[in-house]
Amino acid sequence: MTGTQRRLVVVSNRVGPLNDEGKAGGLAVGLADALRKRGGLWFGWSGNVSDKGTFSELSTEIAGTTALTTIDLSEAELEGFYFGYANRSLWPLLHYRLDIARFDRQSDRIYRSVNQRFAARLFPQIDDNDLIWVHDYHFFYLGSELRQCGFTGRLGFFLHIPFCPPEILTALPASHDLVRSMLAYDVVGFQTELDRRNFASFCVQELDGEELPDHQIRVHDRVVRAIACPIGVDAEGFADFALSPEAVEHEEMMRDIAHGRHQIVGVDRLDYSKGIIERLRGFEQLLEDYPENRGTSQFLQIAPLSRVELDAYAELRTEVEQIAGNINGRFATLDWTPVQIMTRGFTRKALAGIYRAARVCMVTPLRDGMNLVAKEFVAAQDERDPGVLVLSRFAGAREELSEALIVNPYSSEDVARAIQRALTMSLSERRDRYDALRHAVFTNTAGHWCAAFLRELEGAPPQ
Ligand code: ADQ
Repeated sequence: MTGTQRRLVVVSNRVGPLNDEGKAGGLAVGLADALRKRGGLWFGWSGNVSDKGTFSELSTEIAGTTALTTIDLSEAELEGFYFGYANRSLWPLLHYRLDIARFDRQSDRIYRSVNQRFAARLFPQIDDNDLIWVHDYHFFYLGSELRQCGFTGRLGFFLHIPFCPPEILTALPASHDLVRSMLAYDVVGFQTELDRRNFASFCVQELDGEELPDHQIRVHDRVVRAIACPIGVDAEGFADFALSPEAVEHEEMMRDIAHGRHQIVGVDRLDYSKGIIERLRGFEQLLEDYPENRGTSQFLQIAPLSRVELDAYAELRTEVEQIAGNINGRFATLDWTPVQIMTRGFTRKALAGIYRAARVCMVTPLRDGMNLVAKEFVAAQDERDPGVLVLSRFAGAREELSEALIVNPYSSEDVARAIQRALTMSLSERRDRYDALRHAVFTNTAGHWCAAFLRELEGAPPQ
């Protein structure tokens, strides 16, 4: 960090690690890339539950130029804040899943109190010259709580997941409070134009706000800048991973087990937003509609378990295993198993090798903020013989990666058609599409995303 640069203070639910190639989770991957380059303070939950009730442990760890500071949650906070409000209410709702979102007053209360407690612990560690950058749906209220403490410096917020339309968000009992609290930030960033527009619509339709030029929104006496700032990956770094001995070993292993068959892969946390069930149905449809793929293609789904404490996730796991089992039961032969599901994590180098061995990568979420797997897959490809990306129209990445084969994940016929097209695509078309995708992924990297957001925040007028 140079002397003239303001210190960067990042707040996110999970902190670090700054260097861990085995870590799953897009947010950690994106931020670690950014903080390693700039340095500063990273503050959030330790991942630990302390039995001391509301008493919090503050632990500080210095990693290179970045101090990592964390506090514990109590058992009641873990349940109400993390599982309850963040992951039973906000996650499904913001992913347009009103049907499974659950709301209760107690979780709402605990969520706000955790935001308040985090703000109270952070406030003594910062000063008004710092740039505070708060991340994601766990901390909507943190900015307004910091203002309550008396913080008058620059405050930014970035939402990693979608922002649903006001017609859906208003089902949240305290939706007005939630969006009003976002106005305490100077800059609010979204993954896509669509998300930004949904936020602006909420402010206009529900809070009597007004859109001003230059992406500013006024609500009563507050003006906030709302921008679309799509996250990227460390494309050069990931491309290097793909050439590492560990990647090459995994790539070769994949090719060996394929016995010349086409490998189709999917890599996602086991989450209902990722469309894994629909993807399996699409693959089954491929085997029905295009029988030449029986015995000549196989589908590997890597799906590390996530939020297993929640019913919706446990049910999803059972359903995925059942559907995969049914497809295998129906189509497998003595020497061919069409679908393989793995829930283990891989190092990032191993993943890069797996992506490189894949002829097709399926990124077909029903709704996704961005989806970094799509970008990593592109970064890992061999330009002489690149694989094909099949991408959902409902992934944020679609706005930048329009040269992928874009599908409606709800239509198994559409998904099957796209896989078939990918498997039979000429090398020259694969290369042409890959060139365009590569350009997008290497132009807007994690570093660009971070710099673009911080430029906006630095330029924000003081409170
Ligand atoms: P996620 O929902 O976690 O992130 P995504 O963007 O796809 O989704 O990131 C997943 C990350 O985990 C990728 O970097 C991937 O490589 C890694 N990963 C997945 N499976 C793995 C495995 N088995 N082993 C090791 N690593 C694995 C949220 C939003 C997204 C948004 C990101 C970043 O939901 O829409 O893109 O934040 O803003």
